[in-house]
Amino acid sequence: MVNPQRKRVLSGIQPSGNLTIGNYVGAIRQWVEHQSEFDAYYCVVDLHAITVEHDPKILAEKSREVAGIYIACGLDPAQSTVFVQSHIPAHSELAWLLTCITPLGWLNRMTQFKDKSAKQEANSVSNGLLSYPVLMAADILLYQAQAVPVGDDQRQHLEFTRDLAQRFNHMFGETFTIPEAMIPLAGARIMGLDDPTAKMSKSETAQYHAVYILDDPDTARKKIMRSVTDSGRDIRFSDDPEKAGVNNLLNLYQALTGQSREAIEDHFATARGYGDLKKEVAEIVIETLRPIQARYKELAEDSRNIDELLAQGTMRAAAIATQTLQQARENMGFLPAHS
Ligand code: AQP
Repeated sequence: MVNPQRKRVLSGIQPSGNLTIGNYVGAIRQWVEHQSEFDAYYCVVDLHAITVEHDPKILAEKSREVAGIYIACGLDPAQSTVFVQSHIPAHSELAWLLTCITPLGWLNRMTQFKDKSAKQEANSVSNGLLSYPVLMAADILLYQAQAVPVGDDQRQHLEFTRDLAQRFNHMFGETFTIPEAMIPLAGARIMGLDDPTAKMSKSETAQYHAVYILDDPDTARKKIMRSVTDSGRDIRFSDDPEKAGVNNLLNLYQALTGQSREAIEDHFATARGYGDLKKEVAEIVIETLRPIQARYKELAEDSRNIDELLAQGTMRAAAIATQTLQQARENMGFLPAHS
């Protein structure tokens, strides 16, 4: 059951590419900042990573890398439970139970499905991609999470999870806690450096699209110095689509420095042009990533370090997941298995 003293939270990232600075400021950083306040569960959502074509040769290695990055960013396994989604079969089973009560129309409305399926050949769009939000709902509901710290792009999936939990509770009796989205005030949506009208995404592989958490300083600097801006000089936060590139750099700067918008605009009022802004953003990004990369290097030297932490996390998470699944099965009317 939910511990009333501390809010239960759950979130995760797909091991579907290289983690970006967007994943850091939109998700991981707030996980770390609030971990002592929460009863926290953070998973590597590898079952989500196979909803699009994936390379079986690197899936395991990427899953371990993502877990290692969580820890290197500051998640403390003594405080936060870190695990891999597929290590707990209850995720897949609850996803099926929920699939059977999900109206197809709800899934067809999801903008992420529309975007991702539009990028693929019609024949290769999988049922898994359509059902992605149901699996995400299962992840969250299994832990009776009260809050889900995510970036702004996940808002619609969170609404979907709430609707599905309410539907289940209505059909089969109180079973699931209704979760809320926890979206950061700054850095909730970092945009692509090469295209500031599209979200920075790890599945976008263009060379200058994203700074990765494990990028070396020169690579990170080069990507930021080449980021798309406009032909003006004014360094101000703005909703003007023409200024989306500068606005994106300012958002990143704000997310990483924690300064107010006014202080940042004052700071750049005497800048000679966008080059100065890019240099400062590059420096703060590099300095943020430096200690994370050093910790990651140390941890990844022996893969057993990460695997052992994951094994402990799996045990803790499985205890809760199994209990919730049992309740859901019972409420749906399944014949209990004899032990
Ligand atoms: N650009 C971003 N800005 C802020 N937050 C972001 N997140 C992702 N990108 C940004 C947050 O990171 C968490 C995990 O995201 P994910 O693994 O589901 O999605 P992704 O990194 O965006 O992965 P993909 O594979 O590259 O998917 P698409 O193609 O959909 O972008 C979430 O909390 C997310 O909000």
